[in-house]
Amino acid sequence: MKLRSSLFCSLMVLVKLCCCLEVGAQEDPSQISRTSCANWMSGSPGVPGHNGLPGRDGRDGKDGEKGEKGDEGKAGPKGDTGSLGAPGPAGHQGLPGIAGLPGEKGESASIYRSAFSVGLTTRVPHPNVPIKFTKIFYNEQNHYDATTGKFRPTVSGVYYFAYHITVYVADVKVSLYKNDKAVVITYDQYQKNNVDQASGSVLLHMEAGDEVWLQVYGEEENNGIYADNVNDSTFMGFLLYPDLDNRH
Ligand SMILES: [Ca+2]
Repeated sequence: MKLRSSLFCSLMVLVKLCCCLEVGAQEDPSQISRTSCANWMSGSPGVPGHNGLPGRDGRDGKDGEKGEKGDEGKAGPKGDTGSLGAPGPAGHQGLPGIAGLPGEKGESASIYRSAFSVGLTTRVPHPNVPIKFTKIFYNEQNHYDATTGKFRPTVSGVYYFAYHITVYVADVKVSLYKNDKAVVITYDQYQKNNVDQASGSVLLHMEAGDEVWLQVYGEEENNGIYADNVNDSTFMGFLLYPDLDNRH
């Protein structure tokens, strides 16, 4: 055993020696004796050296591949209100509506009533003044004033007036006045030993406040107006129809 080990050791020395000779033939011949022989005669490995300084930064890498599409972002804040647009075209006409309920009952027509009918109770002695008919047949609205002999309605409209005068002893010329103006004039000559009649009628438009009356026209010799128990002289008038503007 000991012999085998010595033989192996001698073989290894021979191999190493051949190696040194081969290397020395390729390198500097002056180094062969010291370096080559020193290598194969080296001792135990030395202590590892200190870490070197960090190297310089490397070059920038190439751009990477495009990434996947990200998630959708959140909605932004609400914008300001826009200006008003132009009006659209007119729509179609609608259907007729339902008929309304009946209205309330209107005012009574009584406020549009106006009528009078009067007569003489005595002879009229004075000409050129309104004849005062003091015998009242009808004067419901009191539009006729027996103290003045004048009719003064409160409703404007068209009125009918008539008079029937008994003529006795003297001629009669009588006139229907409206506001100090003679509108109708009637003349009747008295015939002796007889009783005559003088009549007249007219339609007049009256405003509220207008006045109408009868009056002897002319001098006193035309004042033959007469009345007694069996002979009347009458004067009358009534509203034929009122003006529409009475309805307020
Ligand atoms: Ca006559």
